[in-house]
Amino acid sequence: MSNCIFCKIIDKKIPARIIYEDEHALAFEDVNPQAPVHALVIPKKHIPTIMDIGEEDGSLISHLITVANKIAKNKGIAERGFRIVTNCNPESGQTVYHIHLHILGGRRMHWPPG
Ligand code: DGP
Repeated sequence: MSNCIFCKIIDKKIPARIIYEDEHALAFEDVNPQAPVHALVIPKKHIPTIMDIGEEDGSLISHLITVANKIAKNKGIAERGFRIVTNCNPESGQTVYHIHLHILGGRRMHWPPG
């Protein structure tokens, strides 16, 4: 999608610190980290919100989780613990309308989340 910032990162039209890429997914460091480890995993397919995920996207979504797990392992937070967050629509705080998994770790996470 031409006006989507994450599609522009996928197309390498704007820079990002990319830490993983394959045919269907991309992961990069969040520009505004909220924890010592804060990466984003996105599908290359433009899906605006998790409400727009269809039955046909099942294997893609499970792939994103697999990629997130690999990143957690590579970043050394898999055993300590980490959090995967997906915001959906304005009240959750979603600001980029291309689905993404936040991978947060490297510090104690709080509950309930803010
Ligand atoms: P959310 O608020 O859940 O939609 O999260 C969007 C995240 O995307 C937020 O943590 C900041 C990050 N972000 C926004 N624009 C850019 C960008 O251009 N580059 C990178 N690396 N991250 C971005």
